Amino acid sequence: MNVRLSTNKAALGGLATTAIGALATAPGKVTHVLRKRYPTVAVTGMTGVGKSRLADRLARRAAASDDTAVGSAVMERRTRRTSRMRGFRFRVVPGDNAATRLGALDEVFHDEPVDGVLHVVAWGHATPRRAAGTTGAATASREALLAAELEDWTITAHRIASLAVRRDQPIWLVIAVTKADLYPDRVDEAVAYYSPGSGTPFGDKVDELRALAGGAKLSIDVLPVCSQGGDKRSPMPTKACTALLDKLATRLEQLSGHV
Ligand SMILES: Nc1nc2c(ncn2[C@@H]2O[C@H](COP(=O)(O)OP(=O)(O)OP(=O)(O)O)[C@@H](O)[C@H]2O)c(=O)[nH]1
Ligand SMILES: [Mg+2]
Repeated sequence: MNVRLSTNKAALGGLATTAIGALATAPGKVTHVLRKRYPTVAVTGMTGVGKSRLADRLARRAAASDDTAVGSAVMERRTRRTSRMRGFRFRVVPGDNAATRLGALDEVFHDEPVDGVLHVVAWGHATPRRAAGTTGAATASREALLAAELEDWTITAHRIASLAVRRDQPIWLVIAVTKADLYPDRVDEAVAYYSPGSGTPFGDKVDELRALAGGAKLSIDVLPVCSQGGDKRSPMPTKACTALLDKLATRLEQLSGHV
């Protein structure tokens, strides 16, 4: 009786050891392959700029809801799958009206550092949102929204800089200038506003980030985009927006070494 019991124990012990051994080596490999094929991308930017909408489009997913009044309450996870088992894992950090924002920022820039950052801006066209817990429509001038965008960028830029400095491998940043359909004739001007070396308040902060992180550690792109377009005769019809989205996606793939 005793003997049989101990034999069973030994057999069980052996099994357990093998299983643990497999577990100990597998996660590393799985994580490595997953990281290469599905790099993680933090989607950042102030509330109402269009992060959720853009991530949904990039993940080819129908928008969850048109919650114009409040925005996202938690970090959203979206995956873009492309052919040949490649894609991206997006982590959408909720905007400044969400209580979960700081934890989400810690997660993407510290706890599980991402491979790239898609920082979303809207050239002062963010949808004004009321603070959590209050009611009634929010309003804000374009100047106020641009100032809020700059303040938000200052915080995110610091996080990107410290991640770039801390890490061995380079990191990439794409500044997505979205809602181009709302200023179709001034897209170049908007892109210039966010570009390094432009001498604008935002451009100056991008220059600062580049100096802090080091050119070899951080690549920066500024690309116009829109998640929804106007009708066929409008200056920025849906088709034009889809073309911009495709260009953005292609750039993300290049940056990740997918093409
Ligand atoms: N015209 C236009 N509207 C857009 C575009 N992208 C988003 N929107 C609208 O802008 C509003 C805000 O978009 P969201 O994607 O919810 O914004 P968000 O950045 O996720 O905001 P938070 O979740 O609060 O951080 C929504 O009402 C969208 O329909 C765009 O490209 N063009
Ligand atoms: Mg959102």
